[in-house]
Amino acid sequence: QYSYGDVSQRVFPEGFKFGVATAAYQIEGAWNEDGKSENIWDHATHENPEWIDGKTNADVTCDSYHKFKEDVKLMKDLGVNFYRFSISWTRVLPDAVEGSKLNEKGVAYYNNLIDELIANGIEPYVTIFHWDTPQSLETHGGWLNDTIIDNYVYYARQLFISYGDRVKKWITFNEPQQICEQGYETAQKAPFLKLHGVGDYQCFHNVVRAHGKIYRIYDKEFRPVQGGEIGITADAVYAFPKTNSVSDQMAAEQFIEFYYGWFIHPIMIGNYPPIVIERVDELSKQEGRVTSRLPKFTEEEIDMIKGSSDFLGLNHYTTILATFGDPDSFPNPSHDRDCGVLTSRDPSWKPSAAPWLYEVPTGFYHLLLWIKEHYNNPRVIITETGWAGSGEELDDPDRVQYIRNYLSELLKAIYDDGCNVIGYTIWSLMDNFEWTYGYTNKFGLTYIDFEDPNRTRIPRTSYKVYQKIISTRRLISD
Ligand code: GBH
Repeated sequence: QYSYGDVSQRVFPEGFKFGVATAAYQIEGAWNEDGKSENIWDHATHENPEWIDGKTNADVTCDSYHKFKEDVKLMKDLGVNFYRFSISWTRVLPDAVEGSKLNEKGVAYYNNLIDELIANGIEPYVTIFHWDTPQSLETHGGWLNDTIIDNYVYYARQLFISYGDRVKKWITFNEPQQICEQGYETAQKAPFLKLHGVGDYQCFHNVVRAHGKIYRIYDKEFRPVQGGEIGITADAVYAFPKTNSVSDQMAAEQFIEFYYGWFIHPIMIGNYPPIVIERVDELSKQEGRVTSRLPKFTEEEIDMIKGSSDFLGLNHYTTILATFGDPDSFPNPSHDRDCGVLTSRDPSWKPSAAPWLYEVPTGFYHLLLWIKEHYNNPRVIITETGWAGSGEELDDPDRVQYIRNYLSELLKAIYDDGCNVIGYTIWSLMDNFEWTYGYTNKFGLTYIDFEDPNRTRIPRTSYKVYQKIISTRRLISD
């Protein structure tokens, strides 16, 4: 058994960077200020407040639209090398569509934020899309309609033009898995649709093609002048086999391929994973369909998408146990049935306040090995990881332990196995609006009382511990 103590003397490699992350809808507030139009989260939380814990929304949330200088100050004191934030599409392009006009005030907000970061020695890492689809595009099918590809490409291009002189790290999409499965299959996220095993696949297909298309544009038109990098971020849950049986080992592998192999494979290797193509085509046939529910890429698209990421972003929080389930236990058709895997948790794993999040540090290590082996040791940035509490506590030993244990495993993967991980990001700088969980799940290194009109940011113990890890570049204990 590996002991965490062993790594206390290991130093994070030179050039390894530390950051914190947020996303526009979760922190900005100012939902209709200065010309911003409605996105799918504004729409859903206003039309159906009962879908959100406590019927809350992010109309104000952390009020970072007005308080970004405080946020930057917090990060400066924390000592992070970079800040990963997202841009709100409807703030910069209220009409959203290709050819529409930039909203000057919206553009200025991010200019000011970026300038403030750089003045304080913090690199901006920009997520172009973190789930806040313009409502005006959702009305026309959102990610189900392939016209969204050119609208997205136009939007992203405006960002390169406006900010690319200073932004050198771009992330095209945060977690395609969540956009498509939770948005269009399980109805756990906006636009809250249940288009089991059909709509989710159309969504994926459009997201991956939009990613490839904008990568090629950046590579050809912007990189030569701006010299930055562009990649994508996966929601990388790891899967252990439930038992040592061969069948459970296959289930774990299949879970990963259906969860994020799904879109990493087209980008790193080319086309959807063979197991995904095989199973969805076969099940579609059994359902009596002439055409597979899985859309097909053209040869040109396969080439365009292959190799379209300068780094691989991984959001990694947790691990599940995998075993095959009875096909009849899943909705038919559905992505879950196509995947065929039942998930569970080991009773020994420590639960957090979020029902899906358990502490499994070794899962992180095995994920990094899996990525190295399957995709030829790509450059990886951990673009999110973090722990959910539920209360107002400023002392947060569980979060501290989670961070230390996961970082131990990260050092092990780097030093013992040569995994090419170049950065690490904690979700989140501060408590914020946690989607359908509202304000009940708190991920912040910094506490915010959402009843306090000033939204005062108060650092927790974990903030101080992370500060020390960054300044010493080691996991020394206090
Ligand atoms: C990240 O996703 C998001 O990028 C970020 O916006 C978010 O705030 C952060 O996590 C913390 O949640 O509803 O029980 O079915 C992480 C992966 C996958 C975590 C979907 C929540 C929903 C589980 N997410 N999961 S459940």
